[in-house]
Amino acid sequence: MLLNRNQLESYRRDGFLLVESLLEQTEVDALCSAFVRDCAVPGPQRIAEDDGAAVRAVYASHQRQPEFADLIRDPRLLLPVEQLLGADSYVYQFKINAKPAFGGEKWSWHQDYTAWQIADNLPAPLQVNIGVFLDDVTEFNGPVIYLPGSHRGGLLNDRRAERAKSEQHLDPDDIALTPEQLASHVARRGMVSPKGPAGSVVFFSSEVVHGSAPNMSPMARRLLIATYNDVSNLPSWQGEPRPDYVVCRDTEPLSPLDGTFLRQRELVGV
Ligand code: HL5
Ligand code: SIN
Ligand code: MN
Repeated sequence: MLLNRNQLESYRRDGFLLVESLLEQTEVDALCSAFVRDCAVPGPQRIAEDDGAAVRAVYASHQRQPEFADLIRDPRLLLPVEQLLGADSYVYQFKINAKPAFGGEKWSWHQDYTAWQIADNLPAPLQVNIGVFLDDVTEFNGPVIYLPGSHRGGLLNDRRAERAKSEQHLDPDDIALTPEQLASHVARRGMVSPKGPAGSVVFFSSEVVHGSAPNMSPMARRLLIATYNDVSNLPSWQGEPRPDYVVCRDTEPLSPLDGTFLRQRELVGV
């Protein structure tokens, strides 16, 4: 369940790593059912697309749905994360970006740590994200695009736009890179968009530049993103902290489950 030397090298070099089909289809089906259930829960954790109707993102589903609470401790995910971090970790943020068919909007080019430094005064970029594909990801349905190696140059932007796109969270639009920054990085490093079947997982750094185009295809692109933070790197709030759905307060170190997340649920008879 640990990453091999080649995988570790490519994560360190590129700032991301794709592992195809890490979860099985039955497991993805269980996660999708849990997501449908969670989309029906009203509250500020549910963010709409600009049309006001379609779901753009839902935060903190692991606080409400047991499948996600177990998933974040699944050894296939947690062990590689802690291998990459070299530390114990907890989930700092959990979200599912729905990217619906025929109209899921773009996610602007950004580095995650810019948001967390500005909004939460998070001391250091000691995070690993996992992006779990809940749908097949193709060139058609708005895959996340990464700029390989862009995690090694520090933060390109440390400011937030004056007008926020959303009150509920910090949308990448508010910390987007300029066209000039983008063009110069792409000229040097190119772009890569990992694609693969549902159940594939991308491990990615909180400093790597990424973004994604709108989805004009008839296929949704639901992507679950959990951010694990080093337990010794807690936000040092100045003033009012952001809500628990966007920055989780449970900072207890996670321990891996004995089995895979669905198997664990079967064993305890859920
Ligand atoms: N929406 C996140 C937050 O913390 C920040 C973005 O992809 C992560 C930039 O509000
Ligand atoms: C993000 O960085 O949160 C958005 C990426 C995406 O869902 O395309
Ligand atoms: Mn991001």
